[in-house]
Amino acid sequence: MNAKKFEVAACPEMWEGLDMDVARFDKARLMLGETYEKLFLSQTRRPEKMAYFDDMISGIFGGRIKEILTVKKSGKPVVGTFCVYIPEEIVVAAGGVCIGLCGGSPGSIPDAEKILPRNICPMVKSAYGFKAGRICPYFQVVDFVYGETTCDAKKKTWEILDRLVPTHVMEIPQMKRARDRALWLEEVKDFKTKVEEISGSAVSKDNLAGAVRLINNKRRALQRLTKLRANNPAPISGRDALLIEQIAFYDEPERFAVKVNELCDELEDRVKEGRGAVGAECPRVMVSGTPMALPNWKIHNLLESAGAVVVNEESCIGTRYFKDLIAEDGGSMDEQLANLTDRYMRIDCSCFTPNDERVDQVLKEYRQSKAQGILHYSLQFCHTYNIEEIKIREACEGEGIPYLAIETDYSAEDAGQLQTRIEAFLEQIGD
Ligand code: BJ8
Repeated sequence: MNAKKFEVAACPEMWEGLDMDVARFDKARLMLGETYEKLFLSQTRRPEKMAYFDDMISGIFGGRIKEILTVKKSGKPVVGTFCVYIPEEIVVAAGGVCIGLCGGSPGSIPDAEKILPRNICPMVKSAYGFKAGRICPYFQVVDFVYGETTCDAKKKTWEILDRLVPTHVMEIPQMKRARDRALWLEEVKDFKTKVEEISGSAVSKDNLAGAVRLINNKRRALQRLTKLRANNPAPISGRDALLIEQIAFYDEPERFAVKVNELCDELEDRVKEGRGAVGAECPRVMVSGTPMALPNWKIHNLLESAGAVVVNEESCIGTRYFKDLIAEDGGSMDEQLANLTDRYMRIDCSCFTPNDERVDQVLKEYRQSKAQGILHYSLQFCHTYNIEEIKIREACEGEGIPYLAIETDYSAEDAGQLQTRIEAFLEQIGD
C-alpha cells in the first residue's frame, strides 16, 4: 500500500516554543513512526478511508498542535483530561479544546518513577512522565488539566502534577444514589465555572446545546463503527478501530465525526460485498477492561498477530466513551446540565460500587458484537478493574463464554508469555 516511508512529522521550532525537550522527543517521534508503519501500514485489506487516520498520526505532533495553538491564541481554553467523566461538552461550548492526556507509552515511565512509586498504574505514570520529561506537546499546550478522584493512583498524583501544570480535580462519586448524583451535578457546575473563568466569558445555553449535539454526533459515528464490526467477516481490523477510538480524544470533533462516517460508508459497502479486513474464519474477540491510551496497541497486536480479530472494546477508549448520548431536549441551562449529569452518571467505571451494570453491559456487548470470546484486560496495579474481573469471569463462566484475563503493563517483557496464553485462548474458541 504506502510505498513511501511513513513518518510522524517534525516541528522542532514549534516544540521549542512549547518548552519541550526537543532532542529527546524527536527520537520518540521517529520510533512512533516506525511502530506505526509496522503495526498498521503492513495490514493488507485495509479500508481506503483509513488514510485520514494515518494522516492524523502523521500530523499528531505537528498540524493538530498548530490548530490547537490557534484556538489558544484566540483566548479560548485548552483543557487536558484523564478520564471520560470530565464533560468535554462544556469545554466545547466555551469554544475551547478538550484533549485526553492519558499516557500509553513505556517511554515516559522512567521520568515518572523518579518521583512516583513504581507500583502504581502505568497509565498514570506514563501521563505524569510525559509532563515531567517535557516530551508531550499536548501536555505543553494545555492551559490547565482536570483530574478526578476515580482511583487512588490518580487522585494523589494530581497533587504532585499540580507542581508542573495547574491541576484541578473533580470529585467523582463512588456510588450512584440520589445524593451522589446531586454531588456530581455540583461538580459539573463548578467545572463550568472554572472553564468560564479561563475563557473570560459565560457559556450560553445555546452554545451548550450546540456542543451537546456536536459531541453526540461524534459518539454516534463511533457507535456506527462499532455496529459495523459485528459483521462477519469483520470489515475493519481491531487495531484500526482502536486507533480511531484513540484519535477521538485528540481530533477536532466535527471533522472527526465526518471522517468516521465516511469510513463507515466504505465499511457498509464492504459488508454488502462480503469483503472483510480478515477472513470469516478468524476467531472474534471482544476486549473488556481498562482503557488503552495512544500508543498502547499491545494486546490488539498480540491478538491479531495470532490470527484473531478484535471486534469490540468495552473500555473508556471504546464503548464506555460513546455508548450513551446526552438528551438534546434540554432548554434552560439547568435542564441541560441535568441531562448532561444523567448521561455521565451512566458511565460504568469500576471505581463505582456496586457496579453490576458493567457486568450486564459486558454480556450485552459480547452478544451484540458477535464475539466468540472475551479477553479481560487490566493494567497492572489497577485494583478496581482487577477485582471487578472476578464478577466478569463468573458471568462468562455462567454463560459458557471462552474467557482470558490478562494483567499487564506497557513493557514488552511479558510478550512471549502473553502470546502463549493468547494462543491457548484462541484454540479454546476454535474448539
Ligand atoms: S471512567 S476507567 S477513564 S477512571 S486503569 S488510572 S482506574 S488504576 S482509567 Fe479510567 Fe475514568 Fe474509570 Fe474510564 Fe486508575 Fe485503573 Fe489506572 Fe484507570
